[in-house]
Amino acid sequence: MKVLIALPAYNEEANISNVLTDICRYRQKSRYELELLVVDDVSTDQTPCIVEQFARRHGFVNLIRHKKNKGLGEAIKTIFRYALNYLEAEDVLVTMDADNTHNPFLIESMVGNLISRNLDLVVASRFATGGCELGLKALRKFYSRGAMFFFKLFFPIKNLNDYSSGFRAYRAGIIRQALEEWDELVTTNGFDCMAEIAAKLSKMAIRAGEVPLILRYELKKGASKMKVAQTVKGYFSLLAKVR
Ligand SMILES: Nc1nc2c(ncn2[C@@H]2O[C@H](COP(=O)(O)OP(=O)(O)OP(=O)(O)O)[C@@H](O)[C@H]2O)c(=O)[nH]1
Ligand SMILES: [Mg+2]
Repeated sequence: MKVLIALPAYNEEANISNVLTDICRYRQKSRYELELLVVDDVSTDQTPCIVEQFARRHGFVNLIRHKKNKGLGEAIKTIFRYALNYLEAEDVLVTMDADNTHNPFLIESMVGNLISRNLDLVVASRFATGGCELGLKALRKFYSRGAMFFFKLFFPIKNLNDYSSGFRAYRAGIIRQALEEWDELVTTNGFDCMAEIAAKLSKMAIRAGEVPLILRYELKKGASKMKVAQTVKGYFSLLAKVR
């Protein structure tokens, strides 16, 4: 069984070295066969050079560079396409942020849960018991909680609370199944793409679970790229898009 860890990355030169170093450390400890993919979206900083340096030293590191900046949603599509080419149905795709807010050592229990409990999706969740957000502004916390109630109401998935977390483990087979059902899992290029995927999966009777995520926002260097108003608008548009 293979585990593909995939990171969308845009202008993360201040964070990506730490993230890749932590993933290398984690890989030495993990019982799984790990591969890594970074999808760079025409960063204007050193991000792709840093990833290339890692790729030269570590055979398990792969880099795809988009030719034009197409936004987070397109990066996730590239990741799904790559995963479907590279993984068998029982293999696992893990997505995580490249901004050093997600601890790769958590992947072990995410994948462990996915397999032992025979789940299709495991989300590293700020809202599971033991999870929290460190260093995040009160307003952002308020938004993410609002999103939780919205999605639990309109797109319920049993055992899922954190719909916008980008730190997730999917069984590769469920992505193929979802693509057969929906043609496109991602129709936005913005930050609402994570929730769109979850909303679509909510219509498919998937088996989901969560592990607690301690979001290490204080470790992140640089400003947030998330556009709040556009993301919220995207959430509401899902009511019409996903039925
Ligand atoms: N490929 C690609 N990745 C992006 C783009 N915009 C952001 N990302 C990456 O997507 C991930 C999520 O972006 P973040 O800025 O961390 O957004 P967030 O986690 O929703 O919110 P904050 O952490 O508060 O900024 C990070 O790894 C970013 O580098 C983009 O246009 N293309
Ligand atoms: Mg982030």
